[in-house]
Amino acid sequence: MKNFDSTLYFITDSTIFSEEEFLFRIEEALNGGATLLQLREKDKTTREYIALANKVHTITQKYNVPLIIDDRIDVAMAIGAEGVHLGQSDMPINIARKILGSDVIIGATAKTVPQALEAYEQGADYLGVGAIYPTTTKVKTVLTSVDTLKDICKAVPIPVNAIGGLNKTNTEILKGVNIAGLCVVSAIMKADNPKSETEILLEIAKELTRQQKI
Ligand code: TZP
Ligand code: MG
Repeated sequence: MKNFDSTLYFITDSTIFSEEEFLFRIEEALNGGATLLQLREKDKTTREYIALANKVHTITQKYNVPLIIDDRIDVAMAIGAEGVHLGQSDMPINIARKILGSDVIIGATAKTVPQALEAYEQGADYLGVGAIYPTTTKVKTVLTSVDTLKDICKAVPIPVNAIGGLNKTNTEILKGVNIAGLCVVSAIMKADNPKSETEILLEIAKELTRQQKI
């Protein structure tokens, strides 16, 4: 299965929650309409990552939303996840594609047009581009201008999602950019009400991506 919709791509961060609260928030986001979900763990052992990924997968399967595993193709394969997301220092896309085959979704991080072209040519299915704004989520990143985001959207035929510091109040600058969707971590993860926040963000993301989907 390689059918995916990145309109509202929720990327998780379990660091400040109990597992129960974390899984509850994921389910709320799926109830609210998140279209794609990434499990992003930086400090877990392989065993812990697999155990949590299995629990998250049980939930995403209930909502028919593909689960993407950040960084780790071994964890993705171990639990039969629908996809993997690879950054510039993770496994090269062409090698991951060889290992995973054509059915698995492979996403890539790109901050420049050359990086975007390389990821596309090596077989990436979508790109995450940012950070558009400074972010409070723990990540090694630099800002990407909206102009660069526009150039990347023009340069590759695969879906391009904007990421970094995005929330319901600040997506105006993405108007007219040919993105496929929004990626958010804290806007949903830390929301007072993750379900209603997801519903609001989904409407915003739909509106931003409406033109290209007509
Ligand atoms: N890559 C670029 S910014 C970022 C990642 C993983 C984190 C985005 O988190 P938030 O909370 O949506 O700003
Ligand atoms: Mg990574």
